[in-house]
Amino acid sequence: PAGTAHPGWTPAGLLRRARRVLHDNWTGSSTVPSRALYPHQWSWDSAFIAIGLRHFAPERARRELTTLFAAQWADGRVPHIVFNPAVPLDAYFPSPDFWRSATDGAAAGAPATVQTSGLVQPPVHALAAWLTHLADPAGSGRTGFLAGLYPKLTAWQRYLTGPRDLGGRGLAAIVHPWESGMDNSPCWDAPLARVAPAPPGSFRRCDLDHGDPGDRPTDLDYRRYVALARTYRDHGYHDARTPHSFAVEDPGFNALLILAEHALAEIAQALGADPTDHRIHAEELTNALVKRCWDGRTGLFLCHDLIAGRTLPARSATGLLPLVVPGLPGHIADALLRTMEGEHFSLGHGTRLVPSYDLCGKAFDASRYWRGPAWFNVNWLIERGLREQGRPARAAGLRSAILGAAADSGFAEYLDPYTEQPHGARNFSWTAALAADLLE
Ligand code: 9WN
Repeated sequence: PAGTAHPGWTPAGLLRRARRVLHDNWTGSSTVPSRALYPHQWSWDSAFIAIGLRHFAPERARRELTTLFAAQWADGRVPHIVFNPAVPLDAYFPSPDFWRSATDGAAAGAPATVQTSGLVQPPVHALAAWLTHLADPAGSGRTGFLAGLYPKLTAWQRYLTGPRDLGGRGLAAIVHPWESGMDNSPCWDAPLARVAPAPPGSFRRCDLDHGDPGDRPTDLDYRRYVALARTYRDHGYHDARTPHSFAVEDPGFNALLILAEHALAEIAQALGADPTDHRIHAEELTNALVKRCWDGRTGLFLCHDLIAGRTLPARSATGLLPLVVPGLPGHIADALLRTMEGEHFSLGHGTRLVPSYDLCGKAFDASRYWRGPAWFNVNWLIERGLREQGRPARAAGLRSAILGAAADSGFAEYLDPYTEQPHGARNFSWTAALAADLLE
């Protein structure tokens, strides 16, 4: 049960192990999520990694974020992958020769000297930058960290609230499942079914060199991921010109966008700038999220398919993430807590960690990636959300479950939500970083 002491680890020992993982995954300018499976820099991973690193290596935390933002596109987007040129092309698919960002993304402002993907991931960065600053204000001030990052973070937010408001509904849309960070979530099954899959054999899945096929997305998923990414690339990664067959408003993505806007208000204030615009954006986004995605019947925020013009009924942990939003209406926070502890997520009853997807859902699979397993970043965000909504006792129980599971699993990428059996990579960076954060 949540709150049980774990005799197998001590805080000092766990922190030492987490530091070792992050040390081993450090490349000199950023941290890989996992040496074998993900040998480049990933956008939201880097934000979570900086949040952990700041406690014991604040310089590396700052470098993690400045390296990522050095690859920002002129239109404001922060790419979901920044490729390491020293890594062979066949180490990860899709590789830079697939994305061709420097040429095909040139009109959208992709950098010429670093290879990136043209997609994005959830915007955890302003929060990470603010927390990194707070951990070492002197070092941050000396290096001009916040002042350097603030205009870039603002441009990133304005890309998402501008060109990415594809529905004109006041929320950011994602145009590819990879952009949600929850790649094969059952939420995407219906919108993806519209996408004509790329021919089999037109690419090679390097992920299966390292991952168990039963834990990863299917080949058919990959054929659709490839088709969508090619279409976006072939339209110069231009949001308005691409004929999107996938465009979805994801509540978790938008909740993080709101949290980032609040963090930007803090950053602006610390720099002596006017925070008002950020506060207004945060409020408008919160109102839009509640109006567009809150579903009182299920007690959960639901995704909205902009192409079909309908709400997607799948219950995913992304719909619980708005718990992190400051000032969420009280009745909504209460309902989210009931949902989290009810039969669909069973927190504190059947599970000690929040699963990624509905335990009662038809598509539930305890080992396949984002179709059921519990993930550490999601649980870290929910722990934060519980504190935000004034539930410190519940947050403490979840914190202790996260730490125990991180210790017992060898910092696994994800876990079977019932048995907590580890799946995916071990020594996974954000698992180590977020455990280190919770230990401080
Ligand atoms: C595609 C790096 C990333 C995470 C995502 C996770 C997974 C990539 C993949 O790994 O996605 O971006 O190859 O499966 O779904 O959340 O950022 O850790």
